[in-house]
Amino acid sequence: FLPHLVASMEDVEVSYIMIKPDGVQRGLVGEIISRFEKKGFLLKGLKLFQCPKDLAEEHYKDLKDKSFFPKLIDYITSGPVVCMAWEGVGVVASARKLIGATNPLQAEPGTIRGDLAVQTGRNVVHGSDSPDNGQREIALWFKEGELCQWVSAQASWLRE
Ligand code: IDP
Ligand code: MG
Repeated sequence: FLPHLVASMEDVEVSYIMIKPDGVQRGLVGEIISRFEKKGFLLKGLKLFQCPKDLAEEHYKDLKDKSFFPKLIDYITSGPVVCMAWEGVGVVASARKLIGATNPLQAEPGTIRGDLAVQTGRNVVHGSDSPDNGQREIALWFKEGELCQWVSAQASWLRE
């Protein structure tokens, strides 16, 4: 229990970050996890998982009327994904910046998609787009007991 961290607790968000099947197949798991670790966010949950079709459809339900929706569902269910819950102040917006634009050709160099991908339909990683969706997606992809409550040994070196 670190009393100096409690003051900022109300700012703490969680983001659901997922390495998509192309990221797993291309051997980018360590590289992608490393970027969030090095930034200083807190890993609360992590698993390799074969996503069933109904879960993929629920996760992407806002896109169900798009022409690419069936291909998107095929893509996400085509092999294992790495599911992650990351916590931190401002983690949702910051993770979106680390990930880069949806179209990897428009993503800035230095971002995950900018450095590691070339096409929207194979853009290697997902990140929640709002704190509410972060909560919703983590509840969708993780079961009770799969998340860890812990304090990193680095905590007092990351925030004053
Ligand atoms: P985001 O992942 O950057 O939040 P969204 O617009 O939420 O982007 O789209 C979700 C995912 O759907 C994208 O990451 C990408 O995999 C896929 N997608 C979005 N637009 C297209 C498209 O025009 N063609 C093919 N796939 C797309
Ligand atoms: Mg999105």
